[in-house]
Amino acid sequence: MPKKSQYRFCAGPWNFSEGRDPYGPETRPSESFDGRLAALKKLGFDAMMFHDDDAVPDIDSKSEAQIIKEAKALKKRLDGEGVAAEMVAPRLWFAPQTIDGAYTSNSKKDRQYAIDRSRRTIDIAKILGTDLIVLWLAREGTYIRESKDAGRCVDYLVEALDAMLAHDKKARLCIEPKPNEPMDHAYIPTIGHALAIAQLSRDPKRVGCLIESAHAILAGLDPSDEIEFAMRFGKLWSLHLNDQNGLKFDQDKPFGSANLRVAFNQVRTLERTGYGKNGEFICFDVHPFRTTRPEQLIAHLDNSRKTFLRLVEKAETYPEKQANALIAARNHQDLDQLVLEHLMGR
Ligand code: XUL
Ligand code: MN
Repeated sequence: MPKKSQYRFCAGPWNFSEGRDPYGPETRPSESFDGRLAALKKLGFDAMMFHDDDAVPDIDSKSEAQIIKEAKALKKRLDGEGVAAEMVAPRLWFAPQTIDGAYTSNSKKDRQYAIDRSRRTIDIAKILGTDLIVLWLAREGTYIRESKDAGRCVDYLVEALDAMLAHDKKARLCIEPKPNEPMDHAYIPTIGHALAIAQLSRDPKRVGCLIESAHAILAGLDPSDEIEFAMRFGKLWSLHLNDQNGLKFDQDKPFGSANLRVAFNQVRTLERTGYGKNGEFICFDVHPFRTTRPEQLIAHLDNSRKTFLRLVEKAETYPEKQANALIAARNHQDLDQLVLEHLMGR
């Protein structure tokens, strides 16, 4: 038997959400940060991912000295628990300055706010011991096409990447594409767009990507093809595994919950391409269902990991020889059934 791959797992504090949706309020009490960290420890996860204001709450109202002080205290707290910080992401979709976009806002002042906040994010990441900065470009796109100049917005995005790359020579920028929500159309909807814009930056080697399963599905793509593509460029630096039932709002379901075969193909691709061998984590960007009771607050994370590990076994025991013979004979009918039989346990 080949040696089992070793994976390290990660989740964010936002993955213990309270059940609010656009039509109704919270359905669970809010867990404290300490409670969330303890939950990850209990699960045996290795790392936590952060938004800048998960790490330093109310960041916009704090001085640089205060931000540094709080980031250092958090680092101590994480070290004490033996939990690593995987990445830090600037939350550029909440503040009044980002109503009309962040890096691509029509207002020069607001674009500057987004860049300044991203620089602070990089400082926090450095203190937390990670070089990975995740950019989910939430409001970089349009509701009203004619309100923006799409070409100029590419220039603005490159300016922002360049400012971040110049701020810290070691930081790596990891673009997390999503085709829509909150925007009607996002400017960086796929991994192809993320890797293409990386080439326009001052240091393309330090601009890579993060694939979220649900975001790829929302773009009408197969997440395993997106993974394979990014891995060919050596640019898949993080991963948000979850699931999504078709083209609707971003569901962040447990991994494999909507389509086990699509999940299997993601795991098989990760196994085949050696994801994780350079220290990358398996992060689950999953949320509890709105109906989840408070006492089940970690079940979606535990279950996602269970499914992931079961699918690693399925990838390891996949009948390659049989499959290859069917591929050579162009017998796709039986190949299709072979995959189903394998997943069903025969
Ligand atoms: C949004 C999303 C974010 C990013 C981090 O859909 O996935 O949680 O992963 O900002
Ligand atoms: Mn995500």
